[in-house]
Amino acid sequence: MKRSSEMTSEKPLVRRTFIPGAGVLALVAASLAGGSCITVGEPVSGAQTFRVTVSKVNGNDPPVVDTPLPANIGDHNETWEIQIQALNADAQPDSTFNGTVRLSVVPGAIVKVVDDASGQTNGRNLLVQGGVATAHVDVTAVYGPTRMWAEDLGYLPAPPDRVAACSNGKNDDPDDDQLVDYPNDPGCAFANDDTETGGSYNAGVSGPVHYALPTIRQIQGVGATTPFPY
Ligand SMILES: [Ca+2]
Ligand SMILES: [Ca+2]
Repeated sequence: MKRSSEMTSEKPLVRRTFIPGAGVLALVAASLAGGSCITVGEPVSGAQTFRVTVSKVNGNDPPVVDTPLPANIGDHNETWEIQIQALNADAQPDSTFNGTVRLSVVPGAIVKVVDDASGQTNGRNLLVQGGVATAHVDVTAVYGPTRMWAEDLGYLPAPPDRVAACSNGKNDDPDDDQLVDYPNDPGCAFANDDTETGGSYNAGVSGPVHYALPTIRQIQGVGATTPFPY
């Protein structure tokens, strides 16, 4: 066939010469070319994370790694005193954050959170105002290196005497979505959430509070079930 004979008779127009390092040079050139194409966006503002500090455990300095507290097998509570500070993108204190964060202790379980500012309890939730909050937190079933987490889930529990925005049968954030109430609107963390808007999902975690690891006997427990069901 004419076309195939033409193709086979074609000669390369440029002689290929191997240059050591040419591939690397090409990559660098491509990188520089890519680096010159920069899109400048809006600066990141507002709180981006939380600094979570555990200052006292049962009224004493937190235990260090060489002298851990005994493993807690869930038969009593321990009280942690914590401070939360919202931080901006430069890891500097951010006083603009106002919202409720949800606390967790890992591993272990939170029994009670008492807000030092109000003396109130609200499940595992803690109100952060002006970027700060302090609380006494009762924990149990903690063992090994244990840490406190704080997350902004956009959860604002409604007062018990009022119907929450996530249960009122209306779309309270029409600018964001067309969805109504829990569980349809993903901004509703729970049915008693008083905002249909979602949280920032900013999170922070404390350094470790040192407890000993439980023995196998403690893990198995002395009754029908383990004291560490989770
Ligand atoms: Ca609603
Ligand atoms: Ca909605």
